[in-house]
Amino acid sequence: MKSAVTISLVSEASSGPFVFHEDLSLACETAKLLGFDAIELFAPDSVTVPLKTLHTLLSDNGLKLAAVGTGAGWVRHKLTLSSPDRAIRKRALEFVDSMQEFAGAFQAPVIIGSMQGRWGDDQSKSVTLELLGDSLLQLSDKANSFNTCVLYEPLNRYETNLINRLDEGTEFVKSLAPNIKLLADLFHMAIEEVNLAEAIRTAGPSIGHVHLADSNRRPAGYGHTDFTPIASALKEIGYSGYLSAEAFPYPDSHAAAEATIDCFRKHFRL
Ligand code: LER
Ligand code: MN
Repeated sequence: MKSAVTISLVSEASSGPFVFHEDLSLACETAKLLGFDAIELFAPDSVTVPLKTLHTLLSDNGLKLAAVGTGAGWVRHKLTLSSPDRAIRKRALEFVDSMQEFAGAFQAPVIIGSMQGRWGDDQSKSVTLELLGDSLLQLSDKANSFNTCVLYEPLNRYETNLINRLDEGTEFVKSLAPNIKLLADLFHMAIEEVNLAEAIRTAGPSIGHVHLADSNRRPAGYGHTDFTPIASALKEIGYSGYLSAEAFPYPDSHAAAEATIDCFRKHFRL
């Protein structure tokens, strides 16, 4: 398994669960210093960070790009991939498509979290899931051309009413395409799953990425999640992807990153 740490460059998410905020260069230096394998970027769009700049920062610090979050499409532009409005869905697809071009240059996948939307008003759950599935399928074609996948993230009930647990998520992604994988976020799982390790075992090879946080979304070690059975389950299913710290910068960014890498070395490094 490999370690990663999140960096948000989206001002609307300045109080969000990201270990580093705003200073990409400092975040990369700290990630290298602490021994992370990669960074995960929550970027406002596909142009704010020029490809060349990111390429230099990554190679100077010996880091990979683990994944790129697309939530800015929702927090900044109120776009979702399952909107009843065809024009909004089209813009949402265009937004994620541009993020895929950006991420694809580093062979990294994009994450579909808040861009999935929710059902309600005049649109049923089944129609909403169908529209989301169609959008994900379109994105998966592009991901194939970059030899990567699309990461679909079940979120807790306060963030979506579509899919909250890994078992429902597994059924959904399996019905779509082999390169649409699940993002297992340990914070959302702490709210929604009965047993985190069992949920991981059941999802098995459908898991393509993991967000590492404690029960309260503080960095690993600052809550009550037991990482031992979680690590055993990931080893059992042969998971070799990233554990990416998506947690609040508590007590500060540096200490949060340090706590994460300590937890990673203790439990997850194979
Ligand atoms: C949001 O709660 C989250 O977990 C993000 O990874 C979604 O993009
Ligand atoms: Mn997450």
